[in-house]
Amino acid sequence: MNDSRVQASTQKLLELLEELAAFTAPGLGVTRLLYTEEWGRAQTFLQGKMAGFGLKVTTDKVGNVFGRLMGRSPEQKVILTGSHIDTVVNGGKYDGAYGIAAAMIALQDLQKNFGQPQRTLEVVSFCEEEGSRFPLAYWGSGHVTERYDGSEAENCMDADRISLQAAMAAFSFSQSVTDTDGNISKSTGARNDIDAFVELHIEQGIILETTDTQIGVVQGIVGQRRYMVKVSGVANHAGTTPMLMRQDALASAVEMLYVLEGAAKAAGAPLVATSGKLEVYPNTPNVIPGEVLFALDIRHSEEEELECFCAKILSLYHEIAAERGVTLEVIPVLHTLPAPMDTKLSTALEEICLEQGKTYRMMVSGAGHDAQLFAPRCPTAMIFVPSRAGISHSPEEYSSPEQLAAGLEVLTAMLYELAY
Ligand code: HGY
Ligand code: MN
Ligand code: MN
Repeated sequence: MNDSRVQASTQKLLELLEELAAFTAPGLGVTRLLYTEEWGRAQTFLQGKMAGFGLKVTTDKVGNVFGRLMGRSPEQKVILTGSHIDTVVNGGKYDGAYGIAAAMIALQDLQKNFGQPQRTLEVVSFCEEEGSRFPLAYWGSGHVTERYDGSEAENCMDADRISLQAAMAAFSFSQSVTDTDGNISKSTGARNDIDAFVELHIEQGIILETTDTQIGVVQGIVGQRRYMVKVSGVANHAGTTPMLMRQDALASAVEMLYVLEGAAKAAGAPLVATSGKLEVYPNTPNVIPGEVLFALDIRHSEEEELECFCAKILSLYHEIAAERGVTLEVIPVLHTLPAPMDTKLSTALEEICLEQGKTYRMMVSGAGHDAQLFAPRCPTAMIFVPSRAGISHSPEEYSSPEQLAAGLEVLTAMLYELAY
C-alpha cells in the first residue's frame, strides 16, 4: 500500500485502539473483564463499528462478535482473523484489542482496494481469553473450537461468588452465526466452517525490541498449566499460640512458592512458573492464617517437560503440607497443549516480510493465545509486533504507531493471499 494509504489506515487503527481503551473499569491501565458492564459496552461498540465497515455482524451464545466480509464463493470455508476483547486487571490497551482492531481495518482496506474477496473473510472479537475473572480461560475461542460446550458455566464462580452462568445471562446474545451451508451453528457456538485462523498480537516479550526486529513470525505457542492451590491450616491467636503448635497456612504457602521459584530456575528456559494470585483468610494481622489460596501458572514448549515439572512440584507440595500438618487441595484450572503454527502459513509470512522489506524472526510465544486452540483444527498463524521493554499485562504496555502499522501491513497481505 502507498504511504498515504498506510498513514490513513494507521490513524484509523490508533483511533480504534483509543476508543476501545476507553471501555474500562476505573483504575490504572485497562481493566475489561468478561461480562462486566465495560466489556458489554466494548462488544456493542464493536458490533456497531463492524456494521459501519460494511461487515455482516453476528454474535454467538457466549458473546463472541463476528464481522463477515462475504466472498464470491460463499460455499468455501471462512478465513478467520481476530483476537480477544477482555483484558487482565490494570492491563494495557494492545493485548487482544490490537488483533481485533487491525483485522477490522485490514478487511476494510482489502474491500476498498480489491473489492469482494473470493473467500469469505471474518473478523472476530473473542469474548474472553485471559482467565482474569473466572477460573478458566479461552471462553470465547474455546466455544468456537469445541473446547467448551457451555456446561462449564454453572459451577464456575468469580471472586464475588457470581457464577459464569449468571454473569453471561445478564447479556443476551443471538445465536445467529451460520456456517457456509447456511446452517445455524450448534448451540455451543462451535464452528466447523473455518479454513484458517490468523492472529496479530503484540509480542508481550522483549525479543523483537532487543534484536531490533519489526515482525515476529510465531512458530509455536507454549503449553500452559494453571492451578488453584488451597492450603488449609488452623486459624489461631498470633500471640498465645506457641510456634511449634501452629498449622500456619500462609507460612506453608510461602515455602511452597519459594520452592516453585527455585525449581523453575533449576529447570531452566523455556520453563517458566509464577504465582500471580494469593488470598489469605482471615487476612487479619493478629490471626495465624487458617487458609490460603494461591494460583500456579506453569509453562513450557514441550508437553512432557511440563507434565514432569508439574508432577514434581505438586509432590513436593504434598511433602511440605505433611511436614507442616496442613492439608492441600490442588484444583486444575487450565491445561493447554503446546501448539505448533502452520509451516506453510509461516513461510508465507516470511515471504511477505521479505517483499515488504521488513525485518522478521521466527519465534516461540511464551504467552498463550486464542490461536493455540485453532492450531489442531485448521492452518493457524500468528504475527507479533514489538512491545516496548517487553512489558505487557501492565498500564505501561506500548507499541509505537510504526510498529502497529507494520503488523497491520503484514496481516493485510496475509489475508489478501488467503482470500483473494
Ligand atoms: O497469559 C497469557 O499468556 C495470555 O496473555 N493470556
Ligand atoms: Mn492476548
Ligand atoms: Mn494477555
